[in-house]
Amino acid sequence: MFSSNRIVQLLKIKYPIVQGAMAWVADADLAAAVSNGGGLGIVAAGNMPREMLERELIKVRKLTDKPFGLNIMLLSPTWQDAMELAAEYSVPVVTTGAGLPGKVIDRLTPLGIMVIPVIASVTLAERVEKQGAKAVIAEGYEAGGHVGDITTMALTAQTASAVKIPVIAAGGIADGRGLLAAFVLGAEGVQIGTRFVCAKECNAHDNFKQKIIAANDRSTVVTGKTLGHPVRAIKNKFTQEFHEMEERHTPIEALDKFGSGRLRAAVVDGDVERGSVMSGQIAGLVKKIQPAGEMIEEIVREASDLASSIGGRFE
Ligand code: TUI
Repeated sequence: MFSSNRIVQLLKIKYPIVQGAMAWVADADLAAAVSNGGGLGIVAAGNMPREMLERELIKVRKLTDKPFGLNIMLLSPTWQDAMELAAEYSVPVVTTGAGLPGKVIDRLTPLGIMVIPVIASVTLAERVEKQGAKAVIAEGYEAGGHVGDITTMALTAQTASAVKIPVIAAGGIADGRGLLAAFVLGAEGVQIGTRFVCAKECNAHDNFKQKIIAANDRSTVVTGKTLGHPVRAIKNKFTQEFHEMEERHTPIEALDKFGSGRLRAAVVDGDVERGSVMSGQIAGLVKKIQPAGEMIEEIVREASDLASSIGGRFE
């Protein structure tokens, strides 16, 4: 299975499933569980101080002998520390998000580290391909957290037509139907975030997991459009107040201050009313907590069964 798939070959993994890099959620325990399950686990550097990230990198190597990745969030003031740690620890794969990854590609590619940027537009995909990216993650508007404005369906197909490097689709994918759909659009891999929050091995607060399990298709909203940093999260007291402040044209600095520390509050402290419960639109499909490896096997089996039966629907 997947023997001719370029993502599986490039990343040296069993299944073309990459775990989303969710700040405060994607630690060594979750990344190792996904990598041990045959996907690519990712440790999210987020805003972590250098020492904390270093501990996670040491830990993930203890928990798995499989390839894993490190995500560098380019809006973070600590992104350069994360890049230097990736170099120091020879992390096999680095993904980037929320910005232009030219400097990361230039620094890490000569060291043999594969850089795979998240892109939210075809223009950026073309640019990073020229700069030396080994693949791209085309992340659509359905995704959780910081989002672009093009849907996964439109972005995946257009990106796959525009670049030669393999495309990993992200945003709105949580089961075998999503995996197969992404492949039909030209992707050779998928990135899954929201479902992995509900992995047994994920250390996010149980209140956060239960919010996702209780969510439906209309539970998320995008705030922060006026800030230029749109973020998708489950509707709650925090998103409501944030919207009201945006409607009152609250200055950007005050909005930034109001939003700061909210993701940590939800993920670590379990404050799911005043914290930011970042989640994708696909949360309504996530119904239970189960081991990450079981999720991966289930998703692949669903896609494979569906691939064999789908021809019948056109008869
Ligand atoms: O980065 C993400 N998702 C995130 S980061 C994050 S942490 C955070 N915490 C509080 C407030 C804000 C963020 C939560 N979720 N996804 C990857 C992603 N990258 N989505 C979109 C992009 C992106 C957008 C524009 C990448 C490059 C880019 O380039 C600029 C341009 O103009 O094309």
